[in-house]
Amino acid sequence: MRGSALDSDLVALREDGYVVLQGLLGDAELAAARNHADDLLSGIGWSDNDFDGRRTRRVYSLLSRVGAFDSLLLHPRVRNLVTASLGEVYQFGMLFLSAVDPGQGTQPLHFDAGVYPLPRDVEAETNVIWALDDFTADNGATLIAPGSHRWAADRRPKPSELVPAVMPAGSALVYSGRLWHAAGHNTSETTRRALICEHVLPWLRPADNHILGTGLDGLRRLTPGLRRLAGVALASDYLGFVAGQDPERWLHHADDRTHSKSSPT
Ligand SMILES: O=C(O)CCC(=O)C(=O)O
Repeated sequence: MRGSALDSDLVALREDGYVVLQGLLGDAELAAARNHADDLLSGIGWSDNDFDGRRTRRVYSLLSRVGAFDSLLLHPRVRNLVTASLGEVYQFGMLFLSAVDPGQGTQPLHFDAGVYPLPRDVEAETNVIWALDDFTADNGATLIAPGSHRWAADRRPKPSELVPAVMPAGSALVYSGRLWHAAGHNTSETTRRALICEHVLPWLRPADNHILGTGLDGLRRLTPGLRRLAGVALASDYLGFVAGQDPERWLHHADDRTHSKSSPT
């Protein structure tokens, strides 16, 4: 990718709190992602709470069932932008598929990093909503409050400050974890599917516990890139080791596990 595209993506993300990267997926990639979404959603009922949405179907803890989402989760343009925003080392936060069905009302407004008791000016998360269907003003496109990542802690968006993130299927909305937003009201007759992928600083507890959700064998089966993002990576020399060892080594060399070191090297 040309440096200038990354620069302008990053400027938009920092200035507006979001950027829409249009048409990142080719037809075949999008079709495979949609098929995988349908497989995952098969037999899934509506959520049982107002935040997730009582006319919304969600599948969480996706890492053991990444399937055709692999290339979305590691898409170079998105990864370069998230890296420019958060730094070289980060991990997945929440990772879920969301199918907003007809009749679903607007989700409660929130900003994703609100789960952390951090000052508002810390960019703790940079997140992505992949549109698996066209996002339109009437099918529940994410409502965002541009610039709200810079707002003081006590300011809330007024309805007039919200705009729908309209984008064609195969696009990605990359946004600050400080940006106020919500899934929109789906007044259409079709479902709006999205893959939602949070990225958080490596020293924070991720919202989704990927280690438990994926299991040791599942972690071993992941590609190295996804395993790092699952949190199997040292955040720094002294942060994230297991039995005094690099978790990658611990995971793959069972014989070494009993030989704990007194400090990681
Ligand atoms: O589905 C969407 O458009 C946004 C969902 C969301 O922000 C959330 O559940 O945290």
